[in-house]
Amino acid sequence: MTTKLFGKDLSIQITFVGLAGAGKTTLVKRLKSGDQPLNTQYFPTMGVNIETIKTDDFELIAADLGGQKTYPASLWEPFVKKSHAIVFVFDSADKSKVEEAAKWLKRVIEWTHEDSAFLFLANKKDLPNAMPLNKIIDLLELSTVMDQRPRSFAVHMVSALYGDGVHEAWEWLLN
Ligand code: G3D
Ligand code: MG
Repeated sequence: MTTKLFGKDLSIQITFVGLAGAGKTTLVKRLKSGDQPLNTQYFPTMGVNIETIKTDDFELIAADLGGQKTYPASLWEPFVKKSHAIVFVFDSADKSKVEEAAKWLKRVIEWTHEDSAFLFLANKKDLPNAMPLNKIIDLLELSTVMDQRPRSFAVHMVSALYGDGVHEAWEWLLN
């Protein structure tokens, strides 16, 4: 899938963000199609964990937010701004990180271009201590965003590890 800009084919850039451990790497690995040759790069630049995976159609970027106290939030802004779609991955089973995730989510939503798709994934739904989706929506105040961006914002509960819900979420994003 490509978009044309001045007659040039550009691949679709999708950026996965979320706190470390939320499940971004697991998800990106699950999404890349089986036999397609992949050009995977890992560049822990200046201590920042960013992975990129290029396929013929997509450039997938996964970046860990938070954790690096010395780096300003604005470091991530350019990644988010130029993406065609943003996927925010949240660990549904980690209650201790709800506040930090909520703080980053607000920032990322602010940075996201209004024409870009925004997918919130409540990951790890397979875990017995995963919070129910309605509780997550409440805690992260997602209803407000859903009201503001009814067409370009979606919330899905998934298991990146086992694949539950991933296909449906991905289909939404590609449409
Ligand atoms: P990150 O890239 O966002 O930092 P990872 O997160 O993809 O590296 O995942 C962090 C840990 O969470 C990994 O466990 C991974 O297997 C696990 N994980 C990711 N998605 C799911 C899920 O849907 N369900 C469950 N149960 N676990 C998940 P390890 O043990 O390798 O650190
Ligand atoms: Mg990772």
